[in-house]
Amino acid sequence: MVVSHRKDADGISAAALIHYLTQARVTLTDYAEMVETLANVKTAKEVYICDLGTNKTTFEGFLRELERLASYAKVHYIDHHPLDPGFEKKIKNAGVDLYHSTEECAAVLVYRKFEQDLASAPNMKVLACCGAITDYMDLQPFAKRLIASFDRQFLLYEATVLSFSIAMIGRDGVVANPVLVKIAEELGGKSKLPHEIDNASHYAQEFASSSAALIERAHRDGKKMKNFAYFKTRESSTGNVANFLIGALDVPVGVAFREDGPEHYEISLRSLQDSKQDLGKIVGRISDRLQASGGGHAHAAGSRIKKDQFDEFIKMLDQELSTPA
Ligand SMILES: [Mn+2]
Repeated sequence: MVVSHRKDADGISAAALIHYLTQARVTLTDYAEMVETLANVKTAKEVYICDLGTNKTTFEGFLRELERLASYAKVHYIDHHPLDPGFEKKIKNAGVDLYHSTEECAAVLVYRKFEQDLASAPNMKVLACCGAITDYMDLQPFAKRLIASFDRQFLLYEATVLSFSIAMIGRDGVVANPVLVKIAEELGGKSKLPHEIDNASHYAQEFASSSAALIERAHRDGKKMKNFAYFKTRESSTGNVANFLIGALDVPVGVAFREDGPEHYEISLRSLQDSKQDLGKIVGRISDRLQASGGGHAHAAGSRIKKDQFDEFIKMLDQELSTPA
């Protein structure tokens, strides 16, 4: 069994690599539901958990599930999200095989860990590169070397087709979307490349057109603050919306809010690569204060808050971003 992140090409590529290596069943989840997803794993000899970061809010439940799973299965946790050293120790003490580094994306970490078994599978190397490109980790040392061994434009095409397909298919917001699971299993099990996914070019074309329309809307309806701009959207790929806000409104940080059920917002934040502030840490602090799940990387972060916390979130973000790094 492999449990990985559903929302992006890195999580799905990591799951595909594990599936290639072990034929493990693929389960996809999200930061907010990962503990619940793990709680539903009742039988497995081996469990791989990839591209799913933990934080103060989720850690207690996460550790409890790791301990439960480790009592009857071999548990591997392969991830690149920031991990508190205290948490790291507890995870290792639970008997989990932890492979963690913030240096490379999850798919590249899986590739690096199992390089010997994957070296004869060029399509798996392509997938690892796709994860790095879509996670903005293509300039990291190991990823850079992998990417240099192929044609760059070919990789950019594959990575883009994969992430656009995931965005189109994941639009409904269903956490364990069966089509995404099938894609992960086909990429790994049949060594397919992203451009061979059913309807891939159709998805890519649709996504490109809707992106163009979205840039237009972000420009028109996005709310511009001093240090960021925000926008409420129905798009599932809130990360892309956040990026479009940056370009359309010429701000260093873009924030996209998406309704998640009747009571919550799912939030994605993106910042310019040259911005000095660490979005992941900022969002982690705000989320802790709101007792919400949230965090991420320096230039890409996310959170999930209650709708009535919206004003407070905006206010705290404005304060944090007004404080020089
Ligand atoms: Mn990732």
